[in-house]
Amino acid sequence: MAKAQNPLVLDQYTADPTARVFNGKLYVYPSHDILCTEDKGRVGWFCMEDYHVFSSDNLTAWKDHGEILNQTEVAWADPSGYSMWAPDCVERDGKYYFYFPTKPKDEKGFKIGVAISDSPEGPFVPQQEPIAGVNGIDPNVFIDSDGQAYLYWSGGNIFVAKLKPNMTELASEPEVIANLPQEGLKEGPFVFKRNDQYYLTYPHVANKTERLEYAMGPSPMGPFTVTGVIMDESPTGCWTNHQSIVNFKDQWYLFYHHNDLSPDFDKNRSIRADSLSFNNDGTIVKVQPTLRGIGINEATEMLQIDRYSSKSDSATVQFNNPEAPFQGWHAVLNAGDFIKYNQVNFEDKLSQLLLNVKTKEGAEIEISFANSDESIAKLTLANSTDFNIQDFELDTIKSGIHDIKVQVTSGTATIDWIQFK
Ligand code: FUB
Repeated sequence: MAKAQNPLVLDQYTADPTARVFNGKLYVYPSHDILCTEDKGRVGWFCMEDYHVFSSDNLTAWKDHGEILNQTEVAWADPSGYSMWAPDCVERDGKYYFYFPTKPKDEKGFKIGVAISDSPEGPFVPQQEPIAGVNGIDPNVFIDSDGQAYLYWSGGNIFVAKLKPNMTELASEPEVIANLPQEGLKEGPFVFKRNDQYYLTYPHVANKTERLEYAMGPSPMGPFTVTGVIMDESPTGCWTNHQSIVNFKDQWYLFYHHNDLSPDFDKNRSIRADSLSFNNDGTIVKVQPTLRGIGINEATEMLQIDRYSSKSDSATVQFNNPEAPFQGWHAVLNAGDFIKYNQVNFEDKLSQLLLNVKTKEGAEIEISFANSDESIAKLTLANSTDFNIQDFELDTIKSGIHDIKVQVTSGTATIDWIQFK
């Protein structure tokens, strides 16, 4: 079970997330980055041999349903291609169609395959052949309200074609989507509809690395008009980004990736999500990437406050073990520093605080509700050279959803997580 803040998955590399709502749950179909070695793929490049699917019904706890497709199961694919790039999955008439690009056997370039399942969690059974007439990567399928399905993909340009009702064959000739930027790589199309407007979203290298842009149009095949930027280039230096946009329980979300768990190698990426909103005219409000991410955490969870909503400038976040990024992060707060962690649900009668903390010379901290400036506790932390769990009895905390502020008033505290009981 992955505990979501950004990045969403902490025990493996994930990229290119396509988020879909099936049966009241949010499913995410990402690519699965691994590290190439001399005998596995191309060292220094993307390396992907399989796909996992993740699901959540509260956006904070994510379940990894395990491998749903491996390159060795696809009859037409190069079994040592390590090129299972950005996928998509859609539902039609109770069947789930998983679209994926990969390298074919004995041929250059990429083809797009379909694997079919009775469940969004798989197992998915790949078709014997890739989709005829399609060369490229990053498949995306949009089913319009009249039932017509469209396949989008990239390969220099962004292409669209209608799909037959069997979802595995083209029903029209591929067309290049016109009027998109001519300069700079475009890839990763993802189309959605809102209020009868169609949004074609795509990563585009307008400057040095990819940023997320979109175009709007009156139909799934356009004409589209380039409208704006959804997210600027990654502040973590990740060359790629790749998006999907989904509405879940009346809130829109942007799923994307950076390289949080691999700061020095941006082909090992990590999926993220942040809330997204629209202006009155239907344009998208640019999304600022956050570490806090989405969902309301329970106060009784181990709250990773290093995935903060905001912090004082001099507070820092570091890997617990720089040699093993999957072990996560901690926050280092000196006197005067604070860190805020928003949207935490306090059930009734919580009156205990646990902190996993290290403080060489002791420290004093204050915990408060940032949204109401209400102090919950002023605590003196015991000296400890290693992380240890310090336990404090508090007055019963007011129930409800609160933003938490942790402030160090004297000394230095290195905090891994906090938890209320
Ligand atoms: O993950 C491999 C490729 O990188 C994807 O197919 C592109 O969209 C980019 O994210």
